[in-house]
Amino acid sequence: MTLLNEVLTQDNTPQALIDVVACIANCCCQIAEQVGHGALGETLGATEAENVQGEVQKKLDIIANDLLVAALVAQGSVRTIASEEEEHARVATHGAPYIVAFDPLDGSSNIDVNGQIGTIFTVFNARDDVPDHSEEQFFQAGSKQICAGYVLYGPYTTLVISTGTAVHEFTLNKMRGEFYASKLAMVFHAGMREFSANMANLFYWPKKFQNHILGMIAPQSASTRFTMRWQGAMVGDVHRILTRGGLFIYPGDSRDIKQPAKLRLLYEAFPMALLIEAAGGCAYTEQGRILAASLNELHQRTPVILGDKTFVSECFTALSAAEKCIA
Ligand code: AHM
Ligand code: MG
Repeated sequence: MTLLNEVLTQDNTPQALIDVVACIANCCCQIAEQVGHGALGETLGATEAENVQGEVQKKLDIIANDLLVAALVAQGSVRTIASEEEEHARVATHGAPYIVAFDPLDGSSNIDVNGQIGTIFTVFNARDDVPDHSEEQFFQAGSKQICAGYVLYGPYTTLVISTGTAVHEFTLNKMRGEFYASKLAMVFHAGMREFSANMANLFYWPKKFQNHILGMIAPQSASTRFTMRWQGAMVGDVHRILTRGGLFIYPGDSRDIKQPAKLRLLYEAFPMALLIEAAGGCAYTEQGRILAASLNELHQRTPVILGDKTFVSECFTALSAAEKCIA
C-alpha cells in the first residue's frame, strides 16, 4: 500500500509542496476524528457567529478552520492563507513560496444530520508583485493552481488530490493517521446519466436551461433518461461524479441580481475544476472554462457546471443561448 507522500514524490511534486499537502492531510485526519464523535463530541450545532458570506457558522466550521489556519501558519512554506470562514487573507510566513485557500468544512448543513461533509483546498505559487498580506495574492487564473484536492468525511475518509497531472484517491487509515492510495490516476467515466443539482432552484434558472434539464428527466427510455443524486455538499456530489461519471450543476439564478451564484470560485470551483479536468471531464461557468477564469474578489461566487464533457457542453449551449429569466 502506497502512502500519500510516496505517490506525490512519484509525480515529481517538489518536497516543499509535499510538506504543505502533508500538513493539510494531517489537519484533515484531526477533523475526521472530530467529525466521528458526532453527538458524543463538542462539534455539532451552530455558533452565534456569521461568516463573511452571511451564513451562520457551525461549531465544526470554526474547529476545522482554526486547525487548518494554525497548522499552515506554523508550517513554514505558506505565505498567505484564505478561508471561506475569514473575511480577509492573512499572512502565514513572509516570503514563503506558496499560498493556500480552503473551504474548511464544505456542506455545513449536513453536519448535524450525519451527512457528507468535507474540506476543499487549493495551492498556488505566491506572487512577488503584490504584498504578502494582500488578497491580490489570490487574484490568479484557475489554471495557475499547482495543487488542488478535497477530503470527504463520509462513512470512511477519502482524500482526492492532483498536482496538475494525474488525480489520485487515498483512504485514511484511522489507526495510523495516514492516507494510503486507493485509486491511482483516476479516469472520468463518460456517459453516466446521473446529475446532481438543487432542483428546488429550477424555476429561478434561465428558461431554456430549465427546459434542457426537464428534457433530461422527461419520460423516455431508461438508457437515455437521467437520474438524480444530490448530497447537498459539493464535496460529496463531485466525489460521486469523479468516481462514477455524470454531471454537477449549480447555475446562477434570478433571485439576487447582485449575487446570482452560490458556489465560491477560489476554494470550491477552482479546485474541483482542476480535479475534474485532470481526470478527463470538464468544468464551466456560464461564461466559459472555470480554469480560464481569474479571481478578482476573494470570496467571489460563480456558476458551476462540471463533469461529463458531452453533458456539460449541452448544458453550456442551453445556458449561453438562454435569456435570463425571472421566475
Ligand atoms: P458551504 O461551503 O457553506 O457548505 O456551502 C456550499 C454548499 C455546497 O457544498 C453545496 O453544493 C451547496 O452549498 C448547497 O447549497 P444549497 O443547499 O443552498 O443549494
Ligand atoms: Mg463550501
